[in-house]
Amino acid sequence: MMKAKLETEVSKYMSYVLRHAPDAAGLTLDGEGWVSFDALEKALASKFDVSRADIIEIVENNPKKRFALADNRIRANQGHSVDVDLALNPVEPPAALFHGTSLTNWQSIEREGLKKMQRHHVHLSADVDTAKIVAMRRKGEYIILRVDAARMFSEGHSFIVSDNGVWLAESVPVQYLSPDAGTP
Ligand code: HQG
Repeated sequence: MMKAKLETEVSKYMSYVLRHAPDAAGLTLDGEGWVSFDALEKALASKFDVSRADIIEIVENNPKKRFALADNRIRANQGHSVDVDLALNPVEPPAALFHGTSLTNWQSIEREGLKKMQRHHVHLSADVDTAKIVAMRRKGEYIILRVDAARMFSEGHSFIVSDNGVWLAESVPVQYLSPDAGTP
């Protein structure tokens, strides 16, 4: 068993490499974000005291299932800033989705809608509690926005859902947004 501190440190580095900076670890992702598990193992073992079994444990224990393993390859399930196409099929979303953010951001979101910023998509949660956790990463007061996903979908916007249950959209125009009644 690895120490929890090492596990967190390696997991964060894996997110960094698989989402944002494969070059930093001498890795190249394929078009769908996959890299050979052997290559990742080698890169991690040169930087941390971890075995192959430890890395698999990190993938399995990850509270948000941030990584997918398949056919001796690994990728991040979402959150990329590097150019990848996850090749997920658009699906019909639930009637409502949620987005947690800081009250400060709301001032411009209210004017221009939700934009994807540094990521490839706007990230939305299926429930308010998850959106709160996302919001609480930000300093200061937060706000939970309700997205009228049913209307957005019926008016031609597409949604995809990542393998770890994060809902992704190109943008959320302001007419589909409203502060959720449950916001403190
Ligand atoms: C905000 C974490 C001003 C948006 C989390 C957010 C999530 C605007 C920030 C995942 C705006 C972008 C994603 C506008 C959007 N004006 N601010 N027009 N449009 N924003 O981190 O949704 O740990 O890229 O509200 O748990 O906070 O990485 O997105 O505050 O699931 O796996 O711009 O990241 O997961 O921030 O978080 P982010 P997010 P991981």
